[in-house]
Amino acid sequence: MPDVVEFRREGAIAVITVNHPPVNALNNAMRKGLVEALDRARNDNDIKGVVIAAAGRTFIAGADITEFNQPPVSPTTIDVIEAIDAMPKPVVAALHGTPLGGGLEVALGCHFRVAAPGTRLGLPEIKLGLMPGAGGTQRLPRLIGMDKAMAMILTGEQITADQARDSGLVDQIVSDDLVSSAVAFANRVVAENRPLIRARDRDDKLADLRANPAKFDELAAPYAKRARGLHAPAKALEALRWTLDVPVAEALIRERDAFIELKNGAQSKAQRHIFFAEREAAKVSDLPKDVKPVDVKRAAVIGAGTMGGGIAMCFANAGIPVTVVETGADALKRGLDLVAKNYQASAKRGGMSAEDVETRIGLIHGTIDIGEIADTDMVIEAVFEDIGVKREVFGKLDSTVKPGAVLATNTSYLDVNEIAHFTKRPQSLLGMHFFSPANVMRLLEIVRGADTDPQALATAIGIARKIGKVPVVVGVCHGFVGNRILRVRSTEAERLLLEGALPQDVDGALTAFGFPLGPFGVTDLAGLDISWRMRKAQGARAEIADQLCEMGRFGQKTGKGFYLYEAGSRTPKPDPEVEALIVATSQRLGIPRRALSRDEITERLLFPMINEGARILEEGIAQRAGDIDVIWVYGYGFPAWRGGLMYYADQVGLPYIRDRLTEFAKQAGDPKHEPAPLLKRLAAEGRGFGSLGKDN
Ligand code: 3H9
Repeated sequence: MPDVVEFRREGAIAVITVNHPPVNALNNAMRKGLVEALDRARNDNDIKGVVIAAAGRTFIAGADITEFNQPPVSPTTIDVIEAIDAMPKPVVAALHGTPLGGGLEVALGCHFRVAAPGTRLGLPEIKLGLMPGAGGTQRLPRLIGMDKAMAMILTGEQITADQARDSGLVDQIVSDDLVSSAVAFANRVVAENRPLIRARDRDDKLADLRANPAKFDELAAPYAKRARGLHAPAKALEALRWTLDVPVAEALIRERDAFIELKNGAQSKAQRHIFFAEREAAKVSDLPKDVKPVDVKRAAVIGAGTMGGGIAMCFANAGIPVTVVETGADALKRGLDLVAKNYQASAKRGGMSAEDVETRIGLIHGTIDIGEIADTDMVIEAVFEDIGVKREVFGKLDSTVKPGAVLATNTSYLDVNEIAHFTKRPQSLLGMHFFSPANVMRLLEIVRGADTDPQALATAIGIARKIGKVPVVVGVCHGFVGNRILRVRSTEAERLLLEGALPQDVDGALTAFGFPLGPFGVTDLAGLDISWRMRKAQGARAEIADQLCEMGRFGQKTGKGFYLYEAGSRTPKPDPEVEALIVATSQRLGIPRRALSRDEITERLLFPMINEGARILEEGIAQRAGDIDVIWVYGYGFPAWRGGLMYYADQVGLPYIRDRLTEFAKQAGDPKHEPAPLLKRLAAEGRGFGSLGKDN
């Protein structure tokens, strides 16, 4: 038997323990070991019951995703569950950590489930463009009812051990030693001669729905609506429906086929790429393994504006006390009131208990005395984007905060290396670029300065994960990775307006591509005045946007921007006044207007962004193509099912992108569009960005 599965006896109970760190992903060897161990338990007459448990930090956290690009190898997860099904003795799953996906499906195949407190259970396949493929869609609704099962499968979110017990997914929560308690549970079942009812054979929780199948469509409607262009949710809903009218044996076969179809499809491959890219992005090749991050027991945020307040919430949400520093009592009060309002809104939506709100607000302390943060372990500056203001803030921090503390700037554009030298400890300084709203958006660009030392970098990465962010380490340049590429898109979007498109054409192309909003919709939401102010500071101009600003059209907040908004509505309406302004501007600049197809618009927007991504890679600002993918998926709404900007480029094919960019450069007379040397080289070599390793 392979080492990943251990078999031992505790009296009349066989304890089968899987052991495959770090997360006990269910791989070929483990499945083989489990089937062998289950056969052994079945054939041994002295064994009266079985416990399946896991060593290490979690019960099986799902099928091993690294095996998904290879052909399936027997025995499959379904074979493991069939071995349990065939067992005439009670099988008890002992759950801890995060039993997820195929792991939870193995547990669903068992007759009973006990869990340690703190266990979190889920079927997250949907997040990988998949659906459960080993019985989850058939067994879970039978155990906990359709509405709860649908929520778990369609959102992929985890539930707590208490929720699992209350819904019938878990039979008992045990606070003593998990495996001993599971063995005791199995012994009790044997002694009481309890019937062994398999989840697949239960029907009571579906009886109402069977009598009224129209209710199923009602339950499914909101999920179907949200699925926009995704294959997995539709398939998962179809499979859930089979519980009502297809015999379970047949439904299990269909489920397996649907899973394989999704697994082999482009959407899931792209989402799996993002899963691994996300984990890679936090790794820095030259960071010494033995570096010890600072233990952040207390944090501080400078500035109680929207950004500062949001950042403070991130720390409080993770249970870390945080001090917010402002210059005046009024601004401080406004900021803290907004934080409290945000928390109360969460509580109202049902996302948080009143007690949670109180605890979190209690962790945020406000002050106008910077001296109060002398003893803090990490400070994040979130003040006005002005180098003079930053100089003043960091000068004060340098003379106040204890040595060794990590000093971070939340600047979006300014030079982190310059800011580092406003202090006498540039090695402790780096950028932590949060995205707005900071308490919601998961992306965090960690900007490594020329002098940033390994300890500061490791601390920022560690704390980012602790506060639930997706950290990506990037280098210093104007706009770092995300905003530098965004700027290219904004310039292109404006050019398209001048050449013949209207805002709704440009936005329509990108929403059809899968973005939740197009560039002009985003600008209207964020406010046109923000980038206007920045352009003015840099002496730059955007023909259309600047004129709109001069007319006081700042976006949704003024009811007018690139679009028109009716009072109280966020729905953009094309505005004839804007169209007239665009047409007149084209005329004034002597640019002939022509019809642009949706495909042309999409390519004109995305290919220059890919080109900029290639330059960013060449300059070493991003460590790998996958990092750019993660940044655009988590920070800018690039559809995850397309795998991110550079992954998408590889799917299109670099020779085609190179040729189109060459044409764009010719048409626009703009050498910026000339394909970047890296893009040209990879295209000539028949390679993609994903093939780039450490040395090439
Ligand atoms: C499935 O089960 C299909 C079935 O329905 C049908 C079967 C027929 N496979 O995230 P972390 C690696 S689909 C392979 O940093 P955490 C991960 O890459 C699957 N590797 O830790 C990382 O590697 P490295 C359904 C995996 O504590 C390391 O483990 N299950 C897998 O922050 C540590 O991961 C899921 O979708 C895997 N399944 O979070 C669960 N999972 O160190 C996916 C992790 O080299 N996993 N790795 O970078 C998770 O959500 C989180 O990893 C988990 C731990 C919550 C478990």
